[in-house]
Amino acid sequence: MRKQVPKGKGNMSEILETIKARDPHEREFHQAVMEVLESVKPVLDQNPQYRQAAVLDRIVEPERIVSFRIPWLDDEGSVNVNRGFCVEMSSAIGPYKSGLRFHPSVNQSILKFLAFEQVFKNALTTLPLGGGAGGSDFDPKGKSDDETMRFCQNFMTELYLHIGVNTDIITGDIGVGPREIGYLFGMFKKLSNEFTGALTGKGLNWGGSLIRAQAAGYGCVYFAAEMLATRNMAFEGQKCLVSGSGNVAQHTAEKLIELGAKVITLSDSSGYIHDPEGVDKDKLAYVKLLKNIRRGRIQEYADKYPGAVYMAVDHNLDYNPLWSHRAACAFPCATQNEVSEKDAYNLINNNIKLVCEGANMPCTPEATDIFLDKPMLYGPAKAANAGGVAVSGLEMVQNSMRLNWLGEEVDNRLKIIMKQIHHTCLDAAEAYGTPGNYANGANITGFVKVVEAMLDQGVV
Ligand code: NDP
Ligand code: 2IT
Repeated sequence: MRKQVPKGKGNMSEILETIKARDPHEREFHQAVMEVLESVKPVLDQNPQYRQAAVLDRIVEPERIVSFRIPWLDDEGSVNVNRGFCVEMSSAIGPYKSGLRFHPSVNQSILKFLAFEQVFKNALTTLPLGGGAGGSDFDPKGKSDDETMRFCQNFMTELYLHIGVNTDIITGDIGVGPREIGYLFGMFKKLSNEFTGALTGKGLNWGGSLIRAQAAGYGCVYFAAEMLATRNMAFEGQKCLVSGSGNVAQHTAEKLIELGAKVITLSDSSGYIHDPEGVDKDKLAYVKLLKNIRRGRIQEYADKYPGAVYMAVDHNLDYNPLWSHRAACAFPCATQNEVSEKDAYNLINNNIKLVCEGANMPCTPEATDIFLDKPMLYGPAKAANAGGVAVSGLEMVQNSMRLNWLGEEVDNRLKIIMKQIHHTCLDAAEAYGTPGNYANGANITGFVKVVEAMLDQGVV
């Protein structure tokens, strides 16, 4: 006899109400959950066993959250206190694989949204990786190397209790780059008395993988190239808008330039530059020096290259003028909710052909709906930026084997993975009656893989 569906189990509106009632301030987390729930409704309708096993009720609740105090001494000898988090969302298909974010805006909502997205993204990579996220409201901007080191060391004195090569493997995200990963790894090694691959994005001399630094940006462009190919288009000669100027933006721009596209914008949290002649290889090398070594502001680009114009952020505007420039393709690569409804209309009115998300959840739900409603191509973050975590997974493989692959081998594997994700998303979108909708395809593919594992493993 078929069991009755328990009341409230797997009912989407009740689940949304529950998570909102439990944590009313977690706006970003609610947004991320809502987006997935909308996509997977037909999957639940066709698979009553998912509702019976209350997979939705379980998947929206992190397996574990740890919040902790990080006291540290600044260069003046004053004591500062920040808050740290470790959000372990799902270990259904593998150990948690988490990005770490250091930014003043970090709170539990932001990390739960990132961890939730990571679960489905990691499932798409074809690798056995669960999902999590971690970080702190510490702001690395303006801090000396010594201050950053002391903060990272104190952060790790708690985090090392929760991470490990078979438990939770961490890497960078906003504000956590090679410098921070170095300091974090040094302290992890000291505390655990082990040299293991519990961190990815490591330096190339001490266990890192070639192409990891480039992976999210390159992967995003590989995914976009696959999307364009479905319309017999390529990047050669196409104008592209890129936001951000950090890891993902730099390598998105780098691959676009290599493929003959013309990148005309870059930004940071203070403003953006418009370079009508295009950011070429030499100018991009300057951006890397400026942002990664000198830790300067993108405004300096316009001082160095007078053909470019700098515009400071205007908080009175409900749109970002960066997205008002006419271009064929747009790559939001900075942060969440950076493309508003108005930005979406500006892009559409300029006849944008493709929007591909390098950042996590960069488009507001209103903007996403506008893109999905049009015949243009829209590449959702879970699929499009999965190259970063995919190469983290490949770094873990190399660490386990205690050898390093050549860059070409890693890059080829990345291309194959991005191609496969593209293919799987299209197939799932088609199978569930929304052909060409990559957002539905990505959510459904990731969801089915994770919930099938949950069913196999029982109620845990
Ligand atoms: P970085 O710290 O290297 O760069 C972040 C960039 O975004 C900087 O230019 C920064 O400007 C800008 N930025 C940050 N916060 C804001 C804000 N609130 N408003 C406007 N601009 C902002 O981070 P990443 O490049 O690694 O990450 C960028 C995005 O890509 C994030 O959404 C991240 O989650 C996602 N991602 C990262 C991956 C990785 O492997 N690193 C993999 C997949 C996705 P400023 O210098 O002023 O702070
Ligand atoms: O958002 C992301 O996918 C990341 N920040 C990278 C995660 C990882 O484990 O490489």
